[in-house]
Amino acid sequence: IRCSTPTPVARVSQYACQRRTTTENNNKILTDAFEVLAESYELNQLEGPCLAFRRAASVLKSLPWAVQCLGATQGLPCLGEHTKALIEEILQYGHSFEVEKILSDERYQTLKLFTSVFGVGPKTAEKWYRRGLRSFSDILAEPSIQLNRMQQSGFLHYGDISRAVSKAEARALGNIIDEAVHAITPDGILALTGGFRRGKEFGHDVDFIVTTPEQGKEETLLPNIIDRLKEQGILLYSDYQTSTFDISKLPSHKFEAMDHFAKCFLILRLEGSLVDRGLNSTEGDSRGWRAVRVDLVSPPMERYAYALLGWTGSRQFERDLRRFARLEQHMLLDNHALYDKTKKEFLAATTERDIFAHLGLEYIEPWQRNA
Ligand code: TTP
Ligand code: MN
Ligand code: MN
Repeated sequence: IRCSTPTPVARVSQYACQRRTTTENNNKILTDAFEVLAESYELNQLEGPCLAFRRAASVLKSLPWAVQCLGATQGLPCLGEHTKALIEEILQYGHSFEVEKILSDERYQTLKLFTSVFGVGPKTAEKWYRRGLRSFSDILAEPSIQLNRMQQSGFLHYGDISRAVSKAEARALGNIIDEAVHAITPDGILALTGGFRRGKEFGHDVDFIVTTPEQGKEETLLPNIIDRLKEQGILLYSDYQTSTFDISKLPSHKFEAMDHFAKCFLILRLEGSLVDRGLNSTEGDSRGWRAVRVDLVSPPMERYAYALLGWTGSRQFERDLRRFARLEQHMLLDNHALYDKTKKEFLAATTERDIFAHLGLEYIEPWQRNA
């Protein structure tokens, strides 16, 4: 097969934080396949191979051209024998037998279905699967299963929260949160983060950072917002986690994925989202509202830049920022801080640009972080 090699490009870095990845994916057929494998490994709690496939997918997502022959992938990082065999197979036949096999596998399908419920992770899904449960009705009919509050809400609002949130809906929610924040404190700060900050058209939730310049006041911000949403009658579910952040305890032994800021995982009732259902919807459903997942995190102002960088994602971009910091700069990065192990000091930052500069990285815009 003849294959025109792409115009010579600069070396592609093994680190996602040294690549610019927009929402435009020229290799979706390949990356979708890799992601099925990554997901399958994740559901089987095999972290190593899962990460390998996520990394491979991430590299292909960053390419400004479509891979049309295996030769074109020469010199690209993070592509092992397994991924190369898959690429070859998909380029030749249009699909991969291994991927098809996983997609039709009962265990994969069931675990995927169970983990699609808000509050159900791979471990719970596995437990239910091993008990012989295969469907939602199996779970709901099983008397020995005690669903926690999160899972109960997950089932209750399943239809709504498993449907993608649009940009327009994210904007409408932004207005609601903005109104709440400023009613509580006029100097309150609200920033959209997560996938929508990266320019995605759709998301599984909407993520915001809320804070205030007044030191310590951010502690009461979330409880106040939650109370207000409750009074407005739009709070369908709330899981508030108080701050366990303690600056004096940094650097923590382990710079973790989960941060210690006050945060809440919400389900809100969004009115008037009829438009987004499509006007010629065949469902007899015309209630005029939908449930939406919203995440709020509330760091102290001096941690704002780190929190914003950490919550903007993508997860793969975050992983590689940390890996790059550790392996290339001998630094520790998490959602709270950046610690220089050589100088034995924390590096202050008021903007994301400061953090990239500390790390010796070129600045990558939020919309280029879709790794
Ligand atoms: P998500 O909302 O899970 O992902 P997303 O916004 O990139 O994608 P989607 O459109 O599907 O919602 O997480 C957003 C970022 O927040 C992600 O980079 C991980 C980060 N995050 C934390 O750092 N700590 C947390 O406790 C949580 C829940 C998320
Ligand atoms: Mn999100
Ligand atoms: Mn989120």
